[in-house]
Amino acid sequence: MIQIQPQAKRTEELRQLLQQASYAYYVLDAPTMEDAVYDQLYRELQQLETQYPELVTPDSPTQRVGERPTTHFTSVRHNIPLYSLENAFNIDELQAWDQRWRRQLPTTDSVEYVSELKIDGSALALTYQDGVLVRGATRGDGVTGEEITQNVRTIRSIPLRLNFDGIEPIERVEVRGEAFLPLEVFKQINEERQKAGEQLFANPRNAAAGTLRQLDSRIVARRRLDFFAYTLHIPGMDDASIANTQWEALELLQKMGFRVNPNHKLCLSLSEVAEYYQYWDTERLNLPYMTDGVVVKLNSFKLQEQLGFTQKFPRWAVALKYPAEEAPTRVENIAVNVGRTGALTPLAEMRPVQLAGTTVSRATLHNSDRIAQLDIRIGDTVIVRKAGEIIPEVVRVIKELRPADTEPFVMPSHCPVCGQPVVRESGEAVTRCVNASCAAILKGSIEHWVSRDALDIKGVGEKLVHQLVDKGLVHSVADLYDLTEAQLLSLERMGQKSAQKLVEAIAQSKNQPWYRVLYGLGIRHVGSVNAQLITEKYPTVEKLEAAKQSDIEGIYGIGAEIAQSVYQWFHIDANQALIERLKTADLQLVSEETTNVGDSNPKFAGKTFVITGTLPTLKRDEAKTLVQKAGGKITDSVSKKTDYLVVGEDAGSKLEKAQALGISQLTESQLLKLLEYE
Ligand code: 0OX
Repeated sequence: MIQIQPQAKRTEELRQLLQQASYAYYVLDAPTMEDAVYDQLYRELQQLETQYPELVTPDSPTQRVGERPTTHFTSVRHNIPLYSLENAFNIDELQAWDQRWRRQLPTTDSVEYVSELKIDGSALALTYQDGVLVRGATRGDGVTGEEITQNVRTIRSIPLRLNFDGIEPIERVEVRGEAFLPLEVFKQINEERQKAGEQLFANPRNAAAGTLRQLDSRIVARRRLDFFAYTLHIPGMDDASIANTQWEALELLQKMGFRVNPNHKLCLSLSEVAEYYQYWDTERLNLPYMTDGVVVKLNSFKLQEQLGFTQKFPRWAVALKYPAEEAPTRVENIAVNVGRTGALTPLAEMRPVQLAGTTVSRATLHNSDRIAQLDIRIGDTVIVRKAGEIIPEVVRVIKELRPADTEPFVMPSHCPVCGQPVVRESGEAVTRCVNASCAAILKGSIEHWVSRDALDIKGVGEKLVHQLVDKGLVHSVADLYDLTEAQLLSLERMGQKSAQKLVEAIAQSKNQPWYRVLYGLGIRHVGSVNAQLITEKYPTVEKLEAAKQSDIEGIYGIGAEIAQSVYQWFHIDANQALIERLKTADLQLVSEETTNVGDSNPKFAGKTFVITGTLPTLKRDEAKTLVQKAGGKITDSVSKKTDYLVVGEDAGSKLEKAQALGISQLTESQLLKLLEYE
């Protein structure tokens, strides 16, 4: 107890240092601390908090890593509803909005407007009690949302504690803004989903909303969501008591530590607003996030109050939207692709058109249901749409322009690649080729196996994979490991040096960790993140093979569908045979490194661990392997040199000794958390 005082002071000091550094990095985009220093301080804080759990506060930077999943979110009622915005699609409609509110307040002549970029994300309401983030909620239907505080905590640009320096502290405040996924992250997520055979997010908004509703906040933490704040309210009080205008509110939000979109402008007339809207029409395509318009707000809170709200919208604001770019073009062909999961995907091949700054000539038609819904035929004139970075889509067919001799499109009854009959299971939208030796499936599987996040075999690209399969040199990913230089040399345009390099690169991939191998197998729904979660629980392939479906489902973040897919995969004879061949080829089917991505875990390097008692899920040996693979040492007895005691049930004298020596204790779940990289 006597020791706690200085520790409490140090934890607070560390929290502040880390918070300032994080603010400089994520909000100001101007780092002030080197990564290594940040990591060092973070580790010190983490150790103190492990040793003195009573010192953990909800605003500690350590609380951003995400927690074990919940089974559901609870509904919360918003104190003040989150209104949506009325839309205007052009300057005429903007003027109509302006005239409407002016009719209600006829005496007003010159007013100020604030034009803000409209971020295409997902609205959040954040509640701060005494400056500390206590609740994060989705918009929901505007009246009732979902409580997603744990997920919100993982967003680095959302302060866990407000900065009240030079401001009158506010006891309870609600801040609203838009959570969004930077386009680069959106692309990355979709690439990963594609590789895992999962349905793609149509746009960054859906991806952000989907991420926020993830039940496993550790996955949210990896997704790098960001947040722009745009309003603040003090429930039960007049907002003018903290700021008189929207402009001041934005300044205040910034002072309190939020990221406010720098692209907002005080406009003194509607023509200035129109100019702003026109400027961003093209300029927004250079931003690293999606915007779909400009939000125009009356600056004065007094005016806002006088105007109030309709049933749905504030009368004092309007969303001046950019139309998604659309253009007509002609469908020249409907091709059918076969992916590595065997799914047949119809693809419209169209006469190229310019849309949102790029040339569009192909658009996926997803599946037969979508084709039937559109009634799209070869020869049709269609409207294609593409907004910003969104995947182009066919919006509708202009039936009036349909040539006389067209036929409805029918999905082929046989695989266009191998000629075997295809299957469409009842209740499924997807038609699949189920021939395990179909060349398209094989080629896709090998391309996936060699891809960056899987075995990362440099030099083996799409073209080479096609050559290898077409020449009959490779019939499964395991065959890659039997390839000889002589065989490679028999391929077109292959030189001695390249062949040698390829054989080396393939051999090198045998050192890739188990989770990459598991991901590389291309099991449906097993993306890179899921593969890591699964191999954390099952550090060897034998353990995974022996697992029951319910055990796999018991892994945090792994749902029934994923568990079923994994279980079924390992119970197919051909897959068992593949695993055997991979074992013979000497691939890593045992966790070699840590449970996570990358190299040895710096939190473990050189640290000494003692395990005592029975752990809830891990066997002693498993825990030992995990610690050792992460670079930690395991010893049998507690001494001054012990850094951590991992404590299970029925721990005995080792625990007492560790307590006497003031050694940090870890539960199994804390150990697993420590094993994760953020
Ligand atoms: C945005 C955005 C959305 C305040 C009252 C009604 C709408 N997506 O960027 N909403 C608002 O304002 C609220 N501002 C924005 N910038």
